[in-house]
Amino acid sequence: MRDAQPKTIFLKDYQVPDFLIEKTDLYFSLDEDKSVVTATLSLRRNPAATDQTAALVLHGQELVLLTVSIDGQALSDADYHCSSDSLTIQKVPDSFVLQCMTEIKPQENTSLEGLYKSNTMYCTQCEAEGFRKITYYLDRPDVMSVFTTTVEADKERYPVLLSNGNNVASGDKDNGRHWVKWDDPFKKPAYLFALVAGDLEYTEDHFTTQSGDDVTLRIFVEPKDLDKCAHAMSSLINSMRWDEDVYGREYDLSIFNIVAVDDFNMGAMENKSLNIFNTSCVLAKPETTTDAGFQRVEGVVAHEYFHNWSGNRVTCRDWFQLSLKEGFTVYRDAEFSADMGSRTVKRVEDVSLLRTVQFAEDGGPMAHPVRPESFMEISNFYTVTIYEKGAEVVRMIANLLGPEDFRKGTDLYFDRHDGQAVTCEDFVKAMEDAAGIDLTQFRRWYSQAGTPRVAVEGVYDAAAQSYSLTVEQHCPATPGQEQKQPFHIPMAMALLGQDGALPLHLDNTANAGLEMVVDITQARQTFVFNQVKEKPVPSLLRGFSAPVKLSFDYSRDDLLFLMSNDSDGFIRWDASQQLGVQVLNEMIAALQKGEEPTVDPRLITAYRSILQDESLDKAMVALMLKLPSEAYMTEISDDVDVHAIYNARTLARLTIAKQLEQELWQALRNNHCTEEYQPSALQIAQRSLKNTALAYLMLLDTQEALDAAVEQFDHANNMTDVLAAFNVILNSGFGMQKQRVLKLFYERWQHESLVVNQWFMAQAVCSVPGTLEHVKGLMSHPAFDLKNPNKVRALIGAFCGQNAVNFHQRDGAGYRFLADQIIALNSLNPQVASRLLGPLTKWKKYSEASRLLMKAELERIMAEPGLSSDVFEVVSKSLKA
Ligand code: B3K
Ligand code: ZN
Repeated sequence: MRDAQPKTIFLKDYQVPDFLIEKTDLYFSLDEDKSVVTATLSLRRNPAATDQTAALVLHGQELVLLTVSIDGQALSDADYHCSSDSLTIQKVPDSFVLQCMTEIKPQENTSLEGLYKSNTMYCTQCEAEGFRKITYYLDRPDVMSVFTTTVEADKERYPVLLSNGNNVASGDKDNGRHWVKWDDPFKKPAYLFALVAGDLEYTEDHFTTQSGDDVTLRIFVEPKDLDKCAHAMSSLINSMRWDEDVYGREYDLSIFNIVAVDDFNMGAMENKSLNIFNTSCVLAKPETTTDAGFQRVEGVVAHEYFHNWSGNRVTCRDWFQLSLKEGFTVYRDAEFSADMGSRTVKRVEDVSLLRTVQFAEDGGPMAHPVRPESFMEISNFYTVTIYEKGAEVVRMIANLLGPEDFRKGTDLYFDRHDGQAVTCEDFVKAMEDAAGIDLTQFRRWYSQAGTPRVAVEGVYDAAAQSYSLTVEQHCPATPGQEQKQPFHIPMAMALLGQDGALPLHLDNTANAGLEMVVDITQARQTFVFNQVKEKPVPSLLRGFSAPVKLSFDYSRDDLLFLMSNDSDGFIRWDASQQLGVQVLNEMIAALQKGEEPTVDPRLITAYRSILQDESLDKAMVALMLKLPSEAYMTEISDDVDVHAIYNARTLARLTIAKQLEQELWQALRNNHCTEEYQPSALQIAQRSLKNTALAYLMLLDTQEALDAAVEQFDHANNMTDVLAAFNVILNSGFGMQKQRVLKLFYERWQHESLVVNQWFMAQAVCSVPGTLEHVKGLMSHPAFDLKNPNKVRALIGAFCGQNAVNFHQRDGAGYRFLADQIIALNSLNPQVASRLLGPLTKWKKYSEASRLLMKAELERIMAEPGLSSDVFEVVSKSLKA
C-alpha cells in the first residue's frame, strides 16, 4: 500500500549505485508465527559513484528491524533512520560489514512477492523488487553479489530446504529443527535470489554438458504430482542441448532445480539454479493436461532455462532494460519451440498474440516503448510489449544479420558482458560490432512506442514489364510521444505469378532470387522491380518480418490465390484472415444497417478446398478454418460494437457449418487418433483439426453432433479431447447434457487443482446469456480462492478478457463486477489486481454507451482509498490518456 501518490521514475535519471555489495550472507530462521532474517553484507563505496560521501540508503518494505550493526558495532537509534521503504545510515566507512536482523511474516504475505507461503511451503519471488520485502538491501539489478544462504526450519514440516547454488553444509539442531547452507559462486542481483522450504519430493535426471560436466536435474513437487514431471524434465534436457547447439551456451553449475508452487503471480521465475514455477507451467500428463498445456510447459521450461545466460550471466542494468533479457529470451524460446514442433504453427500463434494483445496495448493508454522511459510500478511493465514485441525486435536483428553473423553477435554479447548488468544499447552494439553493420535507425524500435502502419501500393506497367511498390509508413501518437521518426522496417517479400514466384530484379539489379528483404527506412519510398513478365500478386511481410500493420488493397481473388499458392505458410494463413476480416466486416455493416447479412460464398469455397487439400499440414488447416477472433476484430476496429462482431461471427460460423457439413464430418472422422497420446506436432495437428470440425458441427444442433461430442467427452484418453468436447457441449443448447458434463467433470477432477481451473475457465468463457450471474455464483464455489492467482485468472480473468459478449453486456454489470474484484484484490494482491484491469483500460475503443459505463467503473476504482501503486498507475493513465 502506498503512503502518497506513487513517484514516477525516469530512465534519464539513472545513476550508478553509491555502494556495491561484494558478499551477501543470509540466515533464515523460519517459524510459523514469524521468521527472522539475518543479513550480513560486505559493502564498499562504488568508485564510479559521483558522491563519495553519500549516505547508505537501503531498500526495505514491510520489515521489522530488530538489530543493525556495522563491523560488529551495534548502531543506536540516532545512527540510522527507517522509513516505509528504506533504511538510511548517514555515516559509514568506505568499506564495512553491515549486519541487519529483520522480522517478517511470510504466512501473512498475500502479495506473493518476497517470502511467502503457498499451501504449506515457503517460497520466494523477488523479481522485480521483492527482495526488499525480505531484508534491507540494495535491491537493484546493477548491484551484483555472491550469496551464501542458510535456511533453518522445523525438520518434520520442512524436510526440503533449498536456495541458489550448491548445497555446502547441513545439520540438525536439538529442537527438531535442521538447517542447510547453500553457496552460489556466481555474482547475481537480488532479484535472482530464491528460497524454498517444504515437504516436497523430486524426480531426478542428469545432463552431460558438451564439456563433459554432469548436471543433476531435479523437479520438486508435492508427492501427489510426481507423476506429472516427465514432460518438464524432457523439455529441460532438450533446452539444455538446444542452447549448446544453437548458441554454444553450456550450463554452469552441477545442479539445476525446479520447484512447482500453486500460488504464483506469473508463469515461472529464473532464479539462479533454483527456478520456481507455477504448477500450471511444469506439471503435465495426458489425462489432465491439454496439448496447449504441454506446449506451454515446454516453452516456459525452456524460457527460464535460457535465462541462465540471457538474464542471469548477463543481466539488466536497470528495469528500463527489462526487454534486454525478456525480449531476447522470448525470441530464444520461440525458436526452440519452432524447432521442437511445427515452425509455421508456432509463428502463426505468436503473431496472433502480438496482433491482438500487443497491438491493442500499443493503441491504448499503457502504450510504451520496448525500452520504457518512465514507470511508477515496474510490475506493470512485464508486458506483451516488453516480451513479445521485444522478441520481434530481436528477430528482426537476427534476420537482418543472417544466422552466422547473429551467432557472432550473440557470442560477442555474452563474452563481452559476462557477469555484468547491461543495457539494450550494449546488445545492439554487440550486434553491430560483430556484423559490421549500422543499426542507428533500427534503434528507434527500442525508443518509439506504437505499431507502425505500412501502406503499400503496387502498380504494374505491362509495357515496361516493371512492377513498383510504393510504401508509406507512419506511426500514430502514443502517450507522451506525439511525433515519431520513420522506423527501419525489414519487409520480406516475393512477387507471385500464376506459375510460382517470379525472379526479383530490384532497380534493374541482377536476379536477387525469388524472395528478398526490402529495407523500408523512409516515410515514403518506391521500389521498382524490372523484368516482371506478368502482373504479380505481391506476397508482403513474409513470415511477419516486422511487427507492423500492413495494408495492401488485395482483391478477394488475390487473397484466395495467396491462400492456396504462397510457399510461405504464414502468408497463406494471413490471407485467410484478411479474407475473413473482409467477409465479417461486410456482415457487421449489414447488421448495423438492419439488413440481412450474408456470407460471401468465396469464403465457403476457400474453406472447402482447404479442408480437401491433402498437402496441407493439418494444424494449418485448423488454423485457416478459424475466422478472425473477436479479439482481433476488436483490435482492428474503432467504435467497437462487440455484439455486432459476435453476431456476425456466429452467423458466419453457422453458415460455414451448414454448407461444409459433409467435409467437416470427414475431418472429424479421419482425424480420430487411436495411438497412445503424444504431444507431438503430428498428433496435436490431428486433434486440433478434429476439434475444430467438432466445434463447427455442434453449431448445427444435431443429435449426431451431440452424440459425437458426448462420446468424446466420455471416452477420450486425453484432456485435449475431453475439454474440447466439454466446451462445445457447454456452449450448445442441450441443457441436460450440459448439466451432466458439468457435474461429471468436476466430480472426476476435483482433486486436480489445475483441471478444476479448466473447469472454471470453460464456464467463464461460455457465450450463452446469463454467464455473468453464473460466474458470480462460482466465486462461492468451495474450489474457488481469490488468493490463488490461477483461480482468479481462470474465472474472473477469462470472463472479462475472453468472453466479450457477456463481459460487455449492455447494462454494464460485467464492468461493475470486474471493478468490484479489482477493489477486493487491490489489498490482497496488487499485481494480480492491476493485470486484471486490462479489459477496462481499453474503454475508449468501444461505442459510446459501453465507453461511458467502463469509464465510470475506472473512476470508481480511482476513488478508492489505499490504492496500490500497481492499480493506481494503470487506472490513472487509463483515465488520462
Ligand atoms: N522473469 C520472470 C518474470 C518476473 C515478473 C515479476 N513481476 C519470468 C520470466 O519472464 O521468465
Ligand atoms: Zn523471462
